[in-house]
Amino acid sequence: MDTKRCFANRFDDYQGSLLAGQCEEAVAPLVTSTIERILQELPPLGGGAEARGATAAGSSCQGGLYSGVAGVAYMLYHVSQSPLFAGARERYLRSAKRLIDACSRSEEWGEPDADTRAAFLLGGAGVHAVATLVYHALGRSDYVQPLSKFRALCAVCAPVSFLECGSDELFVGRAGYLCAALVLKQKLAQEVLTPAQIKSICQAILDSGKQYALKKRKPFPLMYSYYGTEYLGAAHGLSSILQMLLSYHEHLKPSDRELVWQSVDFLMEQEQNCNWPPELGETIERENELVHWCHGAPGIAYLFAKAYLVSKKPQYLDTCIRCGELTWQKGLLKKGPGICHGVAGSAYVFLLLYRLTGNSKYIYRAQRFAQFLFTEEFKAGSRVLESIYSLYEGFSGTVCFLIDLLQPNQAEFPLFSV
Ligand code: GSH
Repeated sequence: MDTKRCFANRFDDYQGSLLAGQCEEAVAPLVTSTIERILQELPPLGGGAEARGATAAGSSCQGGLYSGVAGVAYMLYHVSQSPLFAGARERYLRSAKRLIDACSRSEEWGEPDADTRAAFLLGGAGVHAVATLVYHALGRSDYVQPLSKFRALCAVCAPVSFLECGSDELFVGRAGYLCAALVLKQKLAQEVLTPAQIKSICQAILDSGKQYALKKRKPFPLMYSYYGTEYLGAAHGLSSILQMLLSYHEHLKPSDRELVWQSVDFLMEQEQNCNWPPELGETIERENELVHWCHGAPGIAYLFAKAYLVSKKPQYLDTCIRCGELTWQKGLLKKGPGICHGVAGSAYVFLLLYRLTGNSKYIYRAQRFAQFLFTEEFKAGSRVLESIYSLYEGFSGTVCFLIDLLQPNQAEFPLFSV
């Protein structure tokens, strides 16, 4: 059914064969032309000393990885890592370096902002992490410089309440910092934080969650808020915080690990027909429900994927599969092609489920969503984008998705390792 939020999904479901015509030859030119369009639309970067006053570079870098040009640098890095684009590798990496260097300068010379220095998706930690990846991919030994800037931020986010708005979520808080460290570890094939640093960040998240749950008399052990709202989803909420604690579970005391599992099970119980409300305790209105990566099943699926991979308990995989069913029904979103609250973000759930189950049905579903992105129905009926180049709301995330569709065994939601 067509609703205010999503187009009707009129595609037949999987009948045993994948779509023809979605092979490398068809998708690669779309990727290339979308990248060219993104690069043409970039705002002026400024440079060198100009960035000192956070002028041009400041504004294009605002929004961090989420909506600033740092996210475009990550997309170019991601494309450059695919063997399918080996011919363009150097060119994409050089463009990525130009963009991320402007953001690094802006971090250095812009207004010092205690709130976003250690932020992953909205600030400095994310910029340093992506600079590390780009420099490393270029074979430069000085990748250790942005890496050491990233590491130094560990001390910034150590105090339990280092941010007034809430210190633990994914965009600006500690879950984001841990997530960035996980991405770096995976892509550099080396640990970037010491066990003591990891333990101290996890401990701060646990202490903060215990204190909040106790103060607010929650009937479960860990809870958090962001600007006073008790979010549940991947953006700002409980699910991605728990996902990060599970990602580092071997660093937790057994008693704390138990609290994390209790909280995972508590969140599982909050399901309302394959979805979760944005905030704890809300009742979902079916006609207007949020089925986004940021709020709802398509983002919470990653927590249950992690829970399944760590525990091997089938109930977590079943929950993930239900997230995928709702996403197939309601994931052709009208808010655009992006990964935060758009069609590519929905389609990533199918790539996740393919990796968990090996069932080709999920590749087929992802192919259908990719196909939909290029239909007249989508182009005419979806909202006009604020920024076409944004990694999360615009086409940079879509490019990552199209690349991952061509190599589904390595697919991963951008910067959100499971
Ligand atoms: N500014 C955004 C864009 O340009 O794409 C739209 C804002 C948006 O959709 N926000 C997400 C959301 O779920 C959260 S990141 N908003 C609440 C709603 O749609 O009711």
